[in-house]
Amino acid sequence: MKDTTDTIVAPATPPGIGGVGVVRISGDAAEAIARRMLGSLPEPRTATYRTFRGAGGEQLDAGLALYFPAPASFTGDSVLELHGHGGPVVMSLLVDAAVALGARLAEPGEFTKRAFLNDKLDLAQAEAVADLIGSGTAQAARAALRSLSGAFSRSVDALAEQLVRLRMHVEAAIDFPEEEIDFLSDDALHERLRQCADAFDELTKQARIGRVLRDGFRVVIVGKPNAGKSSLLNLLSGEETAIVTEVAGTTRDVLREQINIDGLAVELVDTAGLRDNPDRIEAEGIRRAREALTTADAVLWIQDATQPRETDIGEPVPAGAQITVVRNKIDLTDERAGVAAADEACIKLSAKSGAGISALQERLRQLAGYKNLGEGAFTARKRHIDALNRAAGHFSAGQKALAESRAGELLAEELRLAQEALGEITGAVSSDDLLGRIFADFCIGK
Ligand SMILES: Nc1nc2c(ncn2[C@@H]2O[C@H](COP(=O)(O)OP(=O)(O)O)[C@@H](O)[C@H]2O)c(=O)[nH]1
Ligand SMILES: [Mg+2]
Repeated sequence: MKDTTDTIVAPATPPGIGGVGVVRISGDAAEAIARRMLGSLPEPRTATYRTFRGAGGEQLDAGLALYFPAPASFTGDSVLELHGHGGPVVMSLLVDAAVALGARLAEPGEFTKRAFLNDKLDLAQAEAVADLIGSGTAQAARAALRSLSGAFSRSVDALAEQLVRLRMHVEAAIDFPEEEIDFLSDDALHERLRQCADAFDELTKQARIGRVLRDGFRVVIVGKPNAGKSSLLNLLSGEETAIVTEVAGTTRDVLREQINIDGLAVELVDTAGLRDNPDRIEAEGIRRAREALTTADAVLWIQDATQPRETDIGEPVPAGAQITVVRNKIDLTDERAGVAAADEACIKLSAKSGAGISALQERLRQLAGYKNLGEGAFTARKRHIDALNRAAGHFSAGQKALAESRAGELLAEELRLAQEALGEITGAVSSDDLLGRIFADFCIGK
């Protein structure tokens, strides 16, 4: 399907001034536009020095021209690149000339969208183009490049393929009702189900790490007023970002600080203490604290170690965000700093003296999956994780249907739905609405 017959144009380099600026033209008219603007068609894929001319033959600029005949181009269309002098006026003269010769201005992300529509990239790869360009750390860039080269998509496709084989097995069983029971209880089927379940777990784990690489890891600090939340933020970030006083209710807003743990971007979020009967400003702070909590990847629940241990955080915490209890102010209690005996999710420290802080840093590293951040890491987005979770949900529902009622038909249907959810990741299943949302986030020229 090539539904990209019209021709689009946009600068591919960022607006502003640079030594070189590139205008990219993609579509069926690229060839004719090249002949008019350059006098003749350059040799395909060969940098050729040419004068760039406007629709009336007037000279606009001179530079390198590159022509990629369809389908061997980034977008899959015929593409012309004009490498001119990098100034906004020159760029707009070149764009205007292309428009006068039949192109139209490209929408945000439209070049990459064409690459997707023309089967040059799948959807996860197209998203990786934006993630690579937007990456905030060298690790994130490497991971995005791996997604772009298809590492994530291949894992998703392999899992989808496993589901297909499983479905074929189950559907064959349904087609032979007299043998259905045997089919559905045979060891091969159970072995395949187990393998699929493992593959779901593994991919979900990797995708979570991939999401953290792309978006950073958000750690939200909550607890009662005066527990030492702001002191801890300051200690971890090495900055006096938050005001610390002995007055309960000092922090009334949400404070954010970026720290970098071994190349992983961690965002620390300090919040107003959660308590009853606050004044109006503090109440707004508490509302914001609750809101911040809904976006947490991990929660640090700070408690004053001179007070009895609290057992109920009293707030909804997102699924998958682990809670670490931090017993602070051990300089006042003479407890030993570090991981509490028999409870790795409880760390004793003093935000005042710094004792025990390395145990907390190690815990954060662990929670963020840093240990698993091997060479194979790829980037992923929340959209991918949502689809993966939905697919895993259908898969478990199917397993349950089989275990509880030997319902082969239900299992087959859930497997189909799981496969469909996986297909949304790579775009094997997609809607205009989904594509619109994804590519609207890109810049013009990408
Ligand atoms: N002795 C001691 N005092 C602390 C410690 N951490 C914080 N404090 C004190 O506890 C009070 C409240 O601290 P703050 O960080 O503002 O708590 P928040 O309300 O939870 O943000 C301040 O007077 C801090 O100096 C600690 O580890 N030891
Ligand atoms: Mg505070």
